[in-house]
Parts: sequence; C-alpha cells; structure tokens
Amino acid sequence: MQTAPIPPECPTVRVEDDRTGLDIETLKRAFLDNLFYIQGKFPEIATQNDYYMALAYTVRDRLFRRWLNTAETYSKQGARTVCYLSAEFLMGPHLGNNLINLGIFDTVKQAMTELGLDLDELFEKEEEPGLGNGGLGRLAACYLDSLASLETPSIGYGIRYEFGIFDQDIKDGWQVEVTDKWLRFGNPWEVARPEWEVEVKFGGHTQAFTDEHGNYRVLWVPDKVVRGVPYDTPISGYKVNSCNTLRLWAAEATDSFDFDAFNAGDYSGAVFKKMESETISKVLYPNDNMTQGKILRLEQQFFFVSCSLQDMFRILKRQNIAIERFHEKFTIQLNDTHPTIAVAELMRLLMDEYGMEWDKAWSIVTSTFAYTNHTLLPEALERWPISLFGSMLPRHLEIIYEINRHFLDDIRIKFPDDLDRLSRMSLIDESGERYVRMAHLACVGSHAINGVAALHTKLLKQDVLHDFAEMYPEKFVNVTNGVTPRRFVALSNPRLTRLITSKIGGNWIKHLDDLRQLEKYVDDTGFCSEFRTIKHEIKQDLSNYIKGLYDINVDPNSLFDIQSKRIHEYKRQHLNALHIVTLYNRIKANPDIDITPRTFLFGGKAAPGYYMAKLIIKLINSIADVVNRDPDVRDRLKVLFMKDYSVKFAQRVYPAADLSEQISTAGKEASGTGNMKFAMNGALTIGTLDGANVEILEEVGAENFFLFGLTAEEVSQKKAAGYNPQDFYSTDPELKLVIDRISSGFFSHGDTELFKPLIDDLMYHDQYLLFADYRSYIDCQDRVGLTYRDQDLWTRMTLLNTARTGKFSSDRSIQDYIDNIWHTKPVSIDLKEYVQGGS
Ligand code: GL4
Repeated sequence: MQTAPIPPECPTVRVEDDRTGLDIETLKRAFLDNLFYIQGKFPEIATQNDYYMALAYTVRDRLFRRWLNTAETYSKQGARTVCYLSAEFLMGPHLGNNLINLGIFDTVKQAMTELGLDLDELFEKEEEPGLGNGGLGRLAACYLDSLASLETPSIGYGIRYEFGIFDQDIKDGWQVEVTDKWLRFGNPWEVARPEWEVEVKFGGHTQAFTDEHGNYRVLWVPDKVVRGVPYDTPISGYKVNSCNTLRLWAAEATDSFDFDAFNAGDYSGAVFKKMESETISKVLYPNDNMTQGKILRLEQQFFFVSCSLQDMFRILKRQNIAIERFHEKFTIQLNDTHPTIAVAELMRLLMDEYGMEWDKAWSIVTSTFAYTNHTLLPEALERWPISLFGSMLPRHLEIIYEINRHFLDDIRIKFPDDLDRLSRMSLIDESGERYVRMAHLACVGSHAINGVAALHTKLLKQDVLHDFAEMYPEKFVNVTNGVTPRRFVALSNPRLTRLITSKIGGNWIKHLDDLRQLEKYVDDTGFCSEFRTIKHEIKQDLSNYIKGLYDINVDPNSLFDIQSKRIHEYKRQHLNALHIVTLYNRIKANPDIDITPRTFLFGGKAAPGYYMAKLIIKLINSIADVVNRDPDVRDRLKVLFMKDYSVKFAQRVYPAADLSEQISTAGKEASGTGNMKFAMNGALTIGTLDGANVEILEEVGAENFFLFGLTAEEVSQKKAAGYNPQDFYSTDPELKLVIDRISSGFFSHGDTELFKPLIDDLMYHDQYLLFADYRSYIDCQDRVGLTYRDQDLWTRMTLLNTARTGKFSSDRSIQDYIDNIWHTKPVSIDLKEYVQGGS
C-alpha cells in the first residue's frame, strides 16, 4: 500500500506534550482541554459522564503514542504475530486498567481530586463492553492483557456486538432480561477503521472451471455480500511501551442504500436489506456452555473469521511477505470451536483466491492453527446441520468434504479395518440427520490442541477427544488458565496491593510468583493483623454498597460466603441453596444454636432460555425472603442475590470474599477462573476436585483448602453403577428435611408447584449428583464455620492462599502458549519522540 507523500509546505507537527505528558499539571490541563474540545463543555455545565469522557480521552491520547509506535515497530520487523480469534471478549471497564498499566493511577486520582472530582465516581460512569458470557470471554480479555505485558505481537479478533450480554434485573425473584445498550453514550476507547473494511460472501453456489494453466479451480458465486468494518481498541501492557490491538468487526450492508430498489420505488426493501446485513453483529448469543444451532450464529462466526483472515492477508501484503509464509507470520489460536470455520476459510482463500494447490495450502493451514477446547459438556459441542451449512457456505462444505476424505484415508492407514472408528471420528456425523462436527474439524486442522486445566486435558484425552488423542498424541498439550493480576488484584484491591508492595516491593504485579515471599510473614502478627483489617474494611465497603443498592444490612463481621459465576446446574448453585436451608432448619429446630454468622452472596446470569437456571435464581431469592425476615434467625444468616453481575461488579466482589464457592460436579467445570481471582485476594476455597481447583489445592496446600465431594472418577463410576438419588434422600434426615421444606411450599407462600420441576429433577435424575455430594458438602461447611471462629488460623490460611497463587497469573498461561504452541519472540518497543511531517 502506498502512503501519501507529505506536502512540502506542511509544517512539522510535533505530537504535543499535552497529549503525552504524565505529570499532574499536564494531566489536569489535558483533561480540561478534552472537556472543552471533545465534550464541548466547561466545568460549570459538565455532567459526570462528560468528565468521564474527558478523562477517557486524556488516557487514550497517552495510549495512542504507544499504539502507533508499537504498530510501526511490528510492521518494520514483520514480527510473528499471535491472532487470537474469539467470538467473545469480556473486557470490563478500560479506564482503571489503562491507568494501572500506564503507571499513572495515583497521579490521575490526585489530579481529579485537585479538580474537585472523585475518580471512583468517574469509574462508575463507564459502560463496560459486555461482549462475552462468562469465563471464556473473560479469559480472552486476560490473555490480551498478558500478551501486551509480555511484549508479544498480537491481535485479538472478534465481533463488535451492538448489544452485549443482557442486563439482568430481578422482579419478584425472577430474572428479567434488559437490552444492553453499551454504545448509547459512545465508546471513547475504539477507533473505526473503515479504510480497512472487507467483504464477506454468503450463500449462492459454486462453479468449477479450468484456469489458463489448465488447473481445476472453483468459483464461489454468493447470493449475499456483507461488509465488515473494523473497530480497533488499544490494549496496553503493564509498565511496557507495547500497546496491541483488539480488532472487532461490525457488519454493514454493501451499499447503505440499494439504489436499484430505491429507484424502483422500493424504499423499504432497500432499507430492509441494510437492516438484515447489520443484524449479523447486532447481538451476542447469551448462552454459556450451550449451543442453540441458530443460522445467525453460524453467520456471525463465518463473518468475523472471514474478515479477520482477509485482514491478515492485507497485513502480509503491506509487509511484503509472501503468501507461502503465512504460517511463519501468523499463528492463530481458535478460542473454542466458535471460529473453527477458519480452517475451511483459510483453505478457500489460499486455493481459490491465491491459486495454491491443496497439499501446500493444507500444510500452511495446519501449521497456522491451534485449538483450545473449553468444555466437556456435550450440549456445548457445536455441530451444524449439513443442509443449513451447505446453503450458507457451499464452498466450505465442499472443502470440508475434501478434508474429510484425506482424513479418513489417514485413519484407515493408522487403524486398518476399524469402521466404527471412522464413523466416530469423521468430520460428518452420519448417525441420523447429518451434521458437521466443528470440534473434529478443529482437531484435524490444528497442530496443537489444548485443554484449560490439567484435569480437563486429561479428561479430554480420555473421553471427548479420545480417538483424536490416539490418532495425534503429539498434538495434545495442557495450558492451565490464568487471570491478570493487574485487573484482579492491583486495580480491584488497592489496599491489599499497597500492603503487599510495602513488604516485598512491586515486582509481583509482573512476576506473580514473587508473592511467595509473603510466606515469611505468616507468623508476623503485625502483618497478619493488617491483612485481616484490610479484608474487614473491604467487606465494610461492600456492605455499604449493598445497603445503598438493596437496603439490606449485612454484617461485615459475618463470614462472606460467595458464589458468583454463570447460573448452571453443573455449577450447583442449588447445592449452596441446600446448605443455606440446612442451616436455617437447624436454627428453627434450636433457635439458640451456636452457629457462625454468614452472609451468602450470589451473582450471575442465567441464559434466557434456560428454565432450570432461572428457577434456581427464583429459589435463592425465595429462600432469601424467608431467611432474612425470620426473627429466629437473628441476622445470623443473610442471603442476597446480587443482580446484574458484571466485570465491574466482580471487581468489588472478589476482594471482599472470605469463602469462594467452587462446587461444580467433578469432571464438569473445565477450569474455572473465578476460583483463581478469589484465592489471589485471600479467600479460602470450598470446592470439589474439578477444573483448576485441583491445581489450586496443589499450590496452596490441602490444609488451606476446604475439599469435599466425589472425584471425577467416582462420579463416572456412580453413574455407571446406576445412581439413585433417593437412596440419599431416604437415609439422610437433614437432606430429607431440606427437600421436604422446599417441596411443602415453605419458601413459596404455600405454592407446592413452583419448585417441583427442580425438586423432581433432583429426586428422580440428579444428573449433577447434588444428593450424593450433599453430606460431604455440609460436613465440610461445618468445618469452614468452625475454622472461621479461629481468626488467627483463618488469616494464616488466607495469607498462604494469596502467597501461593502465582501460578494462576495469565502471564504464566501465555508464556506456556508461547513456549509450547506459538513460538513467538517478544518485541520490545522504544518510545520515540513522535514528530509528524518532520524527518
Ligand atoms: C468455559 C468453562 O466452562 C470454564 O470452566 C473455563 O474456565 C472457561 C475458560 O477456559 O471456559 N467454557 C465455556 S463454553 N464457558 C466457560 O466459561
């Protein structure tokens, strides 16, 4: 691409100090300047939102210099680049995070104070981009932070949903969904790049032809073309100059007006076409760990994948790199199967657009892709009906058939005469209606396949991808998830951050393993009491916040027992509810019973179409209504479902927790990442041997972890042996009383029908083995209650949790990806004086 020459009469423009300076006076001046020139306000008439916007632009200015510098350096060096393809990026608010990464948090806070403003109030004004459902999307966001912090050239590619995850309201105890209009007040963190838009084809048919060299070629004649426009957001790294890019694609109609239709008098037809194209990036599918098989979802997947791959070809061209070296320039990580159509699309682009022959193209494709699996749940495994797939992507279906033909041949050679294996492994499920199996396509098209925690990877190899592990043992690796300590400790827990830094210096924020140095303070009573005081202050803050929102008093001296995550049967929020009812029943039986006061906090959204999950929310709220009002309880138990859980809210919650509930049925939670955020902030975990809990226990030590429940292996055995939940109901009187109370309508104003679906499910199926784990959970909770009474012991345990969570930094995860899968090199960025138009 040609850059425009600079006209000779153009004066040298120096990027002004007011846009780069990091001292307090410059920041204040720049802030007021942005308030005036961007928001068009002066302080007397500015709203809090104007102030937030002015500050966001002030921070963005400081990022831009780093961003352009970074892009320029990568481009000059033609650096190998990680492309992280993800249908979800749950970024959370940008402002605070960028202040931390730029190292100007305290200065900006002071600057705002001097201007009579409160930085925390400005944070509240930021609408977070909720472009993800939960763990999977948030993981992608943590990985972008670590990639930048490790100075790794990378681009996050995804979809700029106009409506992200819905806002959750609670009415009469039920979840109500409200549209998330996150772009309502504009988004100061993104820059549209319409000059890099691309076209994406859909539908139609294919035509074979012979080109001028006599080669067989295929032409795809689509019946619809949609434009993808990139919106870029700078992703800062922690205390480095690197600033990478998150590039999200928005769908637009090819012509915002179809003039033919318009001239023919069909105004609404023309507008309809535009609307239809734009629906592709309208809304995030609100399901976690569940697929719906909707056409629009496949359109979204193909849309952002095709845009992103075309963008990579544009970059190759601009950097003068031959197409044959695609896999040297780019390594593409598939975040679950959602972007897996990329395997076929890259084949198509290489062959149909660039005339490459099959074997060469296939070798580039398989050297480029790596696939991360995020779940073992069968309902989350994506399969597309052939008919739907073929009518939307006819050329891709042909390519997939051809990949399959080669693949089945390979299986025949490695495992002769094994017809069963062929049909189990085929990219096409032919057992009934025919489907394309996306996980199989991802496995065949990638050189590396990883699970997200040690146990998860082991189970993947044992069960869901067993045949693939036998076929390609060398492809399988584990990369245990991690979370960024910048957002989830430094930003969300400034008090703890200051205390730690006062003892061991600030390096731990970059090298989280350094937290181990805290271990030497476990017997230092002064330090431990500071540690405890901080937790208490944060709990007091959360109590005040809750009081403001819900007008409920929660006692910061009580044990804060928190379960926040998506609502799902496998995560067993209802097991937690059974525990609450157990304690309540004990109080009712003996009002003077000596129990440890607890506050039970829940947060999380249910997929709008997931009836059982919504009923679990209703159950929790119904229990809360009774327990919180009953005078016999004497405030010893408080239950609250906190509505509209988000990243912003999560940042208040993790630091305030005493107990972190990680109670999924063993073998079901691939990793979990909330578990790590709680532990880092000094909460103790009550959990099963599931997902990354296993590794957390290993790191913090069994004596600092409340373990209960069946193991994954025991769960399988129990099911194989014919599990009958009623065996537990009839032999455990406490369990029986809990179930009977709920069934009797005690928590539902006498309505015995309301919770029947949930109770019947537990009594007659109990797929997630709540009854089997009930006794072990309750006994373990009793131990928690007793331990909490020994505050010295408790504090010692929490301190050791914080000290031993270094492994769970996303920096470690990203380093694992780099070492074992991507093989990229860091590129450090020198901050140069930015002068435009000059030499
Ligand atoms: C998930 C897993 O359920 C969760 O355990 C894991 O931590 C996360 C990130 O790897 O991915 N898979 C899906 S689907 N949603 C998730 O949150």
